[in-house]
Amino acid sequence: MKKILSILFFLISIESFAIDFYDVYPTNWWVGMKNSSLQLMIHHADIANSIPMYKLPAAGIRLADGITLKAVHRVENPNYLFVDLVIDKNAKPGNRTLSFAKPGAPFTISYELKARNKENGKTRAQGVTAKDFIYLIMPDRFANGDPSNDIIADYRDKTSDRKNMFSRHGGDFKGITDHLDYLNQLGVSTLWLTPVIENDMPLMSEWGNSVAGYHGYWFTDHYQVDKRFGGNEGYKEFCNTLHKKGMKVIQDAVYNHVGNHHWFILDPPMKDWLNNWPSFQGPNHREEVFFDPYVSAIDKKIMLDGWFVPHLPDLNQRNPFVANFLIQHAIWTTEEYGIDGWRVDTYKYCDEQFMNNVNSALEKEFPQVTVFGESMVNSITANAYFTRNNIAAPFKHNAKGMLDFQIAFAALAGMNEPFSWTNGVNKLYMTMAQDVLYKDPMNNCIFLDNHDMDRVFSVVNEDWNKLKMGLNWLMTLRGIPQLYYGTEVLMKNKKTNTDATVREDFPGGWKEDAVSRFTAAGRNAIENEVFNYTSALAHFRKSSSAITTGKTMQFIPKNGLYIYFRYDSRQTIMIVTNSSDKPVKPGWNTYAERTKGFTKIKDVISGNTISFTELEIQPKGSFVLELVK
Ligand SMILES: [Ca+2]
Ligand SMILES: [Ca+2]
Repeated sequence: MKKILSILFFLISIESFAIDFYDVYPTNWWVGMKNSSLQLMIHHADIANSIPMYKLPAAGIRLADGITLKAVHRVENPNYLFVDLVIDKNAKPGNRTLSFAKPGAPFTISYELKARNKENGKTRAQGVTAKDFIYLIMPDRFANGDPSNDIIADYRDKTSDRKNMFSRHGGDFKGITDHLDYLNQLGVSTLWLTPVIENDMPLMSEWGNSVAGYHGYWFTDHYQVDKRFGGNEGYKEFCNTLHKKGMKVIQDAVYNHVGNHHWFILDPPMKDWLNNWPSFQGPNHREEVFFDPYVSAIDKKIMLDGWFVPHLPDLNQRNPFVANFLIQHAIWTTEEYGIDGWRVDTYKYCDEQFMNNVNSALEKEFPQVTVFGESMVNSITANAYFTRNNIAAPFKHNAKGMLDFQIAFAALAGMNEPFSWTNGVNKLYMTMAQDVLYKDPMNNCIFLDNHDMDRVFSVVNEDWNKLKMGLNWLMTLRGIPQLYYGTEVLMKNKKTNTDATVREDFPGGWKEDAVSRFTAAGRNAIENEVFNYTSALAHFRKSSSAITTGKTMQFIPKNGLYIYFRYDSRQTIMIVTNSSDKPVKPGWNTYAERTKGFTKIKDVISGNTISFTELEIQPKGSFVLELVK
């Protein structure tokens, strides 16, 4: 399949001339990486044939100051060359000229080696932990801070139309930056944006509608941030601003597939760049194939190699050139922008060893950076399987955490379902009990809804008491809480054949909006109550050692009453929920293991302090209480 191309490299010579339209990926690199190897992918018409086929000089030739050539690979498509380099540990930062010999017409490529950022691990690339509070934003739908970038003249889709839920709406980084005070008021520490990478896709047809890649999951150029959001410079400024304010940023990665207008799909380097099928084959979506001891090979192949939809080609991550491209891009992005954590889309559709390789490559360069994977799975076993776990399965995943869909499903059941042996809050109790499967469940990201789910306020039939139960759990259960934009001001809707209905614009994010829910004056009484409650809980949580680093103890729910504790040597927090339709006074003897030594309970929101026996919880009542000595 591949040939090692014999090629002669020279240091810069006087006859050579620079050609700046060779596309080189990664677009630059750094000195001082723990892994000194680098594979350049050079894309240029007929580049492989324009290089003479000399015998390769002994590997180890010095290509430029601080850069040693290891190998050159010619692949099926002559428009590509892959060049393996080693960067000296002591190389000096700066531009290098890589000179390619060609009789009569040598050419050069300028390549920059930058100095690594000294703030990594301190104010950037910090990792996201249970001390954080994540706010999930779909940038196109949050706020439009710069109407001049709504339409980009050289993009394929030149529409921006807020009246059409499938079109782009113009939201951008500037819009988010403009509302950082609002997010600070809410108590948010970390922003997770749905993907920011360029989606230069034409309008696509989905369920009979003309749909844009406004959500960002259809990459067309890994090294270009979408210009409608602000481009590379805008993203860098955005990340720097967050870090300066002491906030963190999570980037949304998609390793499984790309948009079919990605430049390397329009001109594929080799036949097995993609997982190919004779005709369209979708995945079976059954994550069980990875741990099922009785699995058939064909079921696993279809799961791994099936294409999500016809316009999202499935990448062959077992191809080492594909793997290098994706892994180097993850490292490049983390160093370039100071990404603190990664959310990995469609985790369960990716090659397992490849995912472990990405994670360990990132961890090697950025020990603190965290990863949580996204797999909307059907069981706790499946969710635990894709992260560090205690399951006796032959393959061991190494992701630090997962999006905890099982907690989300259990919390929704707890808010909504009548209490029974296996339903209602018992689902939450039983789900928590199965944390035995995780190595460290504190690394899981927990949530009540997201951009792929019905909005929680609609799921609870717009019942604030039920939502309060969910918010109390979200802010106090183990893990990293994530709120979906607008939940705090009661944005609602269910999915109706499309996800677009749960991705509406944040009211007030556009100049022409009649009402702005970014301000107290623009919110009605109940919206203010929910915003203030969420904010108070988030701020309390921030300073609570018991919640952010402490242990958990839960008691078997009885008659709809669910009580659990978060505690450490300094603090004990009790979370009480009455999911029944009758008022209840807890029988405190049951909880003596954790209440012993305390005489009173303090509502962490109102500050009211009462004795244990005074607490009567109304139907659907829910409280976060600090125990007082
Ligand atoms: Ca805009
Ligand atoms: Ca796949």
